[in-house]
Amino acid sequence: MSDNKPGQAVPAPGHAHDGTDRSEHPATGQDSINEDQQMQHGSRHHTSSGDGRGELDHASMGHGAMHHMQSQATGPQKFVVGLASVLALVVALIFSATYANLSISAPEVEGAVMPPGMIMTYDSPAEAMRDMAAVNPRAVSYTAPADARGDQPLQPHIENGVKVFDLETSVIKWNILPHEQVMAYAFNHQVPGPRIRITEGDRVRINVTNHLPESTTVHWHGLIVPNAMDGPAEIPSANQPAYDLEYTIQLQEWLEREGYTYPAMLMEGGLPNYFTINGKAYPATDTITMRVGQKLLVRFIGSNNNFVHPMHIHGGPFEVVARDGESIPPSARFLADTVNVGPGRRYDVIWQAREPGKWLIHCHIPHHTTNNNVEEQGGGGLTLIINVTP
Ligand SMILES: [Cu+2]
Repeated sequence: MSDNKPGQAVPAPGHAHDGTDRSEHPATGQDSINEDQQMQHGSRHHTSSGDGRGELDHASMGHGAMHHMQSQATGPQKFVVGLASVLALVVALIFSATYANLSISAPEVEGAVMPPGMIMTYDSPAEAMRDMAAVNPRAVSYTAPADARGDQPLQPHIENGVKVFDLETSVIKWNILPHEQVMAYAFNHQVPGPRIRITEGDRVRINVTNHLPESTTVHWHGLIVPNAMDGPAEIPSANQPAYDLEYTIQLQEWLEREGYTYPAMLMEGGLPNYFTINGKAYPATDTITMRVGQKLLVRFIGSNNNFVHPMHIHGGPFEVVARDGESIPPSARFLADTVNVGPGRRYDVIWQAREPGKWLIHCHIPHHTTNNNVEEQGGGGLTLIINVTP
């Protein structure tokens, strides 16, 4: 290639420019291809040189004609245009920062997809976005058959007389209708999870393997289990002295954004983002302290305005002794572990401390146990701890 000067007329295919007859190569052979490439390189080089010599037909190949335009703008004019552009950019940034949180980076929200219409203001933290975001489609590890059914009996295997059940959590695709699929956090690839049927007196061990994209625990209703197996892992088990035997719980909802407090309503745009027990959201709520064997009278009062709160106490059932201010005769009292405290409703329940540990009273609507959609110290909002000492 080195002997092919820029702009040199290109020989016909199959003929070397040094005049040597290479008739042993057919016209379509390798040499001619190389020479065609040389022709193209040469023509580019050539047309950019603009000397007009030996152009042949290369200029028609479209590489030529660069026009050098002379700027008419003066230095000060260029400066003013540049300054105006920078100012416009700064104004746009400041304007955006008044309604969106520009400090959140893409890695912080991990590509979160937010519900359309959800209000994300400049003080919305990345953690809230992650908690409210759609299930990540990439986390799906299994697609259930369209006709699969949940609540299937789970068979144990026996180890030394103990019935051992294996549970596994994962994100699955699940059909709620033949043509409608959701992404679900599921036990054992089914919604709802499998049914565990045991006989009173059985010894049982349940192994839980978590394949969710976040940590999890299993909390049991209907079983009275030791505190260490109760579930809320982020609330550590510990003991504190002192005790109390009666506690009144009044419930409230709030909508607080950007320094304004709005009436919380069951209405688009009016939904609450804070929830309080006696005016305080967890972890600022009181801690009830008592001793094993003591009975605690909890008076739930529905001073809330728009929402029904299924209030639940951990650590075993309570006895409902009064409803809406009316005592229930002993023969009609009943055991429960959750009561729906609607606006205006009142329930008096007696709960006995069976085991030492930190037991929860909380609303069973997950949104109601967050503060502006963020969990703090394992909970928020309508959460309260009963600390039971031995
Ligand atoms: Cu609630």
